Amino acid sequence: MIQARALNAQAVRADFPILSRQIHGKPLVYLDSAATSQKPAVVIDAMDDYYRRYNANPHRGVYTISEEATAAYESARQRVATFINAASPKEVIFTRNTTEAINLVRYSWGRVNVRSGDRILLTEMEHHSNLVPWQLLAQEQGARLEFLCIDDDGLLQLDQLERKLAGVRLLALTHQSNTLGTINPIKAIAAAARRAGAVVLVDGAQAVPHMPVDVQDLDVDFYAFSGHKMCGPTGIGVLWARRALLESMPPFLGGGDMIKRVKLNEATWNDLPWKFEAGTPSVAEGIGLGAAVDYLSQFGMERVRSHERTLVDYAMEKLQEIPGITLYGPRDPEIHGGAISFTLPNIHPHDLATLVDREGIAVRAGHHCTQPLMDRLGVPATTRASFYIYNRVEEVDQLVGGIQKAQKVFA
Ligand code: C6P
Repeated sequence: MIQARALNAQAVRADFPILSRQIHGKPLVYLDSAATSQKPAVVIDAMDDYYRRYNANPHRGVYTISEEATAAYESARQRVATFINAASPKEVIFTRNTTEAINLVRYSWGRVNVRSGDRILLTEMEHHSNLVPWQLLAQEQGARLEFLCIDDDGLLQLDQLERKLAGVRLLALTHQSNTLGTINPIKAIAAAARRAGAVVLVDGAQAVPHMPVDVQDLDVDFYAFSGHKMCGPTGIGVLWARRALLESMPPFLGGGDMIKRVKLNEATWNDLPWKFEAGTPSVAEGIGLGAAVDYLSQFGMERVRSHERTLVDYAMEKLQEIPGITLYGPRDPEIHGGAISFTLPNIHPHDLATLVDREGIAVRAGHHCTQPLMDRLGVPATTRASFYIYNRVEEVDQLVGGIQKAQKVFA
């Protein structure tokens, strides 16, 4: 039973050992959680405990520590399933990350179901991980890619949706843009896609860490996310999919653990979810993700979202006061998740990120793996500040101070 806990960012910080570090003699101000979140001690300890006390290959041994490893790994799967309200843990496939989860769908579902002349609908705000796999599939199968455009506020032009969905085989889109912060209305979009007969894949890399996600309520077909952006370790991600779809799909990778019976020239497949998990899994990482889910669950994802909404609202107000700044993405904090992109005249984002690093502030500069979106915005790069449960409004003020200092250097 997880005890409910208030989300007090100051108190939360004590859970994250890295946040006591000094960078260039200043306290670390970590504003790059969209790239990867920091890890609380409970996650680090859970992984350490596995390696120290019951490191063994799961699903194979009948001896005690292998059974303990299996139980811990499968219990993590159960907790992840509960966290996203999956109907069953059998629908939760562990992958390396979001990118691998999407590629699993590309190979396993895409090669069988997407045919020459079929259309795949994406959006202009997709991360390369939800674009390049579909480019490759389209080239391979002779399918065509189409795109939902965004408006100048960074919102999808949903008035185009019904028209663009006609005859579409797959709609693949992000729940929350890593660059613009835009939160897309997935439930309504998925309903429209279902009416048009399209299968829906959602890239939830920036959503599951930051807001309540209920895959049954969203009524989508595939949902992908990464452990490392939600207080968990790198090397573990999730593909959730409807059970019937997973049952109908051929395996992704072949090897140990994904089989039921192997003969010299043929094999039959293991039950779900193991049919899609070939080879020794990332056991410590799975256990770490389970601990991360427990950690986030004490706050409840409504509180996580509400904390970030407050930070974004405050940050947009303060950043807007900086002369010459351009902010990207929606102004309404209700539909703007915890990532804000901006540019300044005469300072390249990389120079800005380097200068604020001297103040201990970590922000990301670049194209954020969304080059087509950069083309749409007409810039080569932006600076991005992204927030999480451990960030405080004081850090927004420090960022603004750091930017003003950098502007003086370039004046
Ligand atoms: N975005 C960022 O700084 P992986 O690398 O597989 O864990 O996640 C890929 C990915 C997919 N979709 C979205 C919306 C994402 O934001 C990311 C990762 C990081 O924005 C690293 S580029």
